[in-house]
Amino acid sequence: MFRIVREIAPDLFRARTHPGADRPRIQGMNGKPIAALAGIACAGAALAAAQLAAAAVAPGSAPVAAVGAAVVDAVPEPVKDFAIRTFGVHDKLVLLGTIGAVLLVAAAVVGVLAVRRIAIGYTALALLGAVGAWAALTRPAAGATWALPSIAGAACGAVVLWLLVRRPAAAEPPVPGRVVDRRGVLFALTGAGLAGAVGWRLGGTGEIDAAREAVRLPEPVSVGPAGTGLDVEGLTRYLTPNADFYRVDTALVLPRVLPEDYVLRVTGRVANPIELTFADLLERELVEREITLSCVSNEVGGNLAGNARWLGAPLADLLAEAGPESGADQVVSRSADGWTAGTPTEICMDGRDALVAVGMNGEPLPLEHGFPVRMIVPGLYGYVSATKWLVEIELSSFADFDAYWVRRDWSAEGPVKTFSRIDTPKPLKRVATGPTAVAGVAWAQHRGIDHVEVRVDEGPWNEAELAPVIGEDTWRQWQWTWNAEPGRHKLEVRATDAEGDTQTQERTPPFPDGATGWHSVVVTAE
Ligand SMILES: Nc1nc2c(c(=O)[nH]1)N[C@H]1C(S)=C(S)[C@@H](COP(=O)(O)O)O[C@H]1N2
Ligand SMILES: [Mo]
Repeated sequence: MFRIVREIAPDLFRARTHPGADRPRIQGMNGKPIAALAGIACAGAALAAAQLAAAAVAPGSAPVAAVGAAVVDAVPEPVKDFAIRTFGVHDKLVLLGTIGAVLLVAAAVVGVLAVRRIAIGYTALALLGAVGAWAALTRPAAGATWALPSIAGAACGAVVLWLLVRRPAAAEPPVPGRVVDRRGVLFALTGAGLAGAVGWRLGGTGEIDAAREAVRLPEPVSVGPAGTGLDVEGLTRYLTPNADFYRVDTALVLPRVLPEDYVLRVTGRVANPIELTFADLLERELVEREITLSCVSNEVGGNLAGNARWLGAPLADLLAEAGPESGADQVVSRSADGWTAGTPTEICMDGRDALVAVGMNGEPLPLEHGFPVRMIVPGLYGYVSATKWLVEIELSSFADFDAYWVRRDWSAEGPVKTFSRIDTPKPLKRVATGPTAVAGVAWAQHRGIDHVEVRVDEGPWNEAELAPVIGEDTWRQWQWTWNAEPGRHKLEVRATDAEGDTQTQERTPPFPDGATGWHSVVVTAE
């Protein structure tokens, strides 16, 4: 860093104080930092120009976003698993950060090489453009224009390279290679930063946020019962506020689907294909239901689950109108960015509250939870049912089509497994001796929770008190008062669903159809 500052500083502060000071320096060992910076400036200009172009084309067409999305789709299961386990909900940030760091280092190296052989610089930019364009074009939602941001970016980077790294003038001492225009590098870096910021802002969520604000949801024709919760400190709330609702998806850039452009197509093996606009959807008879959604990737003790009031059109009615052909046993739901889930047709139509949802806890769906339309099917993990940014429902068969995660070897069927979790006390916490609240949540959507038991130090099981039940599709809070004695103790929980099946103790990881095992915490009472 200091070397870089020292390299640039003379031009900045002393450029005009002595004759010849504004003549670019000859490249040598000393010139590497500035050459590296020139490389970074070219890459920066390329990415900034691409970002600007992507604001006009589609945010997902920007090269970094497209390459990132291609990486997300391509990473093998164990790597993805590791990333989620290690970085959790920050996995996307880590991926973008890694791509940024790789680009930064590569740009610096190319900068140094390009000063010796300019062709290396142009080649690297062409490569950047080609890889970006290829990644963008192969996105499921891409159109032909998606290549433009990468191409425009590479072209802009090439112009900046041509301006910054030039042949020495005749008056200058002959050197091998080229000289770098130092002040130009600073200008280019600043310009790229500004242009990138503008592109980022233009391609941001402003327009879609405003469109969401403008949506007025109609009153439901039928409102399901409202659950109440237990009030225990440290216990998960019965209803999860939208801002706290877990988020899991493959989208590096959130799909932006404007309600005015929205069309839902019911296609495939149906007698009557259907097309609905967002307004059509709101005119249908909407119902509101409390349903708990959970993720197959949730580990024992994990919190990839939430409970919300969903407003939506019954999916079964829509399917009945379309008329599935016999043998069309899979409902493939597709998002605006090409992600797919496959749900058994029978489950969608068996009378449960499968919804084409437009509202979440009294608001239009938040952008990250699928605005303007998503699917919710009680009893199934999200990856086989809860398609966000839903644009198509295609009747197919399990024999004919594998959805996104099924192609990556997750189970084609994803009924939720019974799950229970201790929310309080927290692991390794010190608690006072005497009566202590042990509490948490348990879920077995669409079967319902029948009872929850807690035990201490592998002693006898104790029956926990359950929050009042409103139906089988939501989680249930539970609590048990423990008379804590001094020392270190292990608390364990297990739930039994309404079909009488108790959670198995056997610990299995989430892959391929959901984790099993009892959650336990170790605490010290004193
Ligand atoms: N379009 C799209 N929808 C998706 C996904 C996705 O990657 N893309 N992930 C699914 C998974 S795995 C889960 S668990 C739920 C999570 O929904 P949430 O983010 O609203 O909690 O969304 C589902 N819907
Ligand atoms: Mo999930």
